[in-house]
Amino acid sequence: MRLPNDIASVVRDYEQNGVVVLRRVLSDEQIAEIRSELNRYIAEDLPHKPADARTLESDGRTIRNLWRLQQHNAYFRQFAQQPELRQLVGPLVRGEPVLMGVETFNKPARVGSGVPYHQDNAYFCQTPPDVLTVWIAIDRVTPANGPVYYVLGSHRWGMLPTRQSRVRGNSIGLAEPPDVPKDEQLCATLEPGDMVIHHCQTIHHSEPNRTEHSRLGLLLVFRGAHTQTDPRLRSTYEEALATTPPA
Ligand SMILES: O=C(O)CCC(=O)C(=O)O
Repeated sequence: MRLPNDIASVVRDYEQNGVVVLRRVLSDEQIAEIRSELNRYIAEDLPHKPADARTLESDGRTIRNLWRLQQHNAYFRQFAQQPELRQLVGPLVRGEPVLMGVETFNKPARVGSGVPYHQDNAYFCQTPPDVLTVWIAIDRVTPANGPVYYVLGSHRWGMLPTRQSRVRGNSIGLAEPPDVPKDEQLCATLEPGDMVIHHCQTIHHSEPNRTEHSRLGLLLVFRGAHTQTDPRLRSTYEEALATTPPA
C-alpha cells in the first residue's frame, strides 16, 4: 500500500469533512490479486458458507455484497491488518484499531441496487463513534455506475433518526434524506486502487448501476479498541435485521 506520509493532513481532512479520498493507494498488481482472490472465494468457498455470508441482488443470483470476509477468508483478514494501514487508521479512530469487518459492495453491471441514505453507526452501534470505513475501488467508479455520495461535515451532526429501508443488505436508513442537494455532496469518482475513508456518522448513499460496467468496492471497517456497543442503537438495528435479513 502506498499511503501518504503526511498522516496529520489526512487526520485534518477527515476531522473536518468526515471523509477523505486517497489516490492510487494500491497498484494494478494488488488490485488484480484482490480481484482474483474474490473470484476464487466466490467460486470455491462461498457455496460452503452460511447463507448470510452474502446478499444477492433481486435477480436472486448476482452477488450484491460479501460479508465478514475477515472470518471467512485468511487473505482478506491479513490484507486488513497491514501495519501501514493500521498506522493511518489509529489516529482516525483515536485508539488501537480493531478490525470489525471486511466486506464488498459489488454494484454489479445492470442489476446493481442502490444504497439508501444512512449513517454506518446505525449498523455498527458503537459509542463513542470512533469507527470508520476504508472503501477501496477495485473497479473504476464513474458518475454513471453508482458512485457513493457523501455529505461533507455530517459526521458532526450526531446520530439522526432512522427508519427501516427494506433493502436487503442495507436494512436501515435515515428517516429523512438530508437537506443537501446532490451537487453539493462529494461524489466519489475513483480509479481502481483509490481509497475513501469515511467516519461512521458521515451520511452517504449510492444509486443503482444500470450501466454495463461493474463497480466493485472492497470495504474494511475499523473501530477504536475503546468503543462499546450502544444497546439502544443495537436494538433498533436488530429490529431492522429481523424485518429484512441479509439473505
Ligand atoms: O458502496 C456503496 O454503494 C455503499 C457503501 C456504503 O454504504 C458504505 O461504505 O458504508
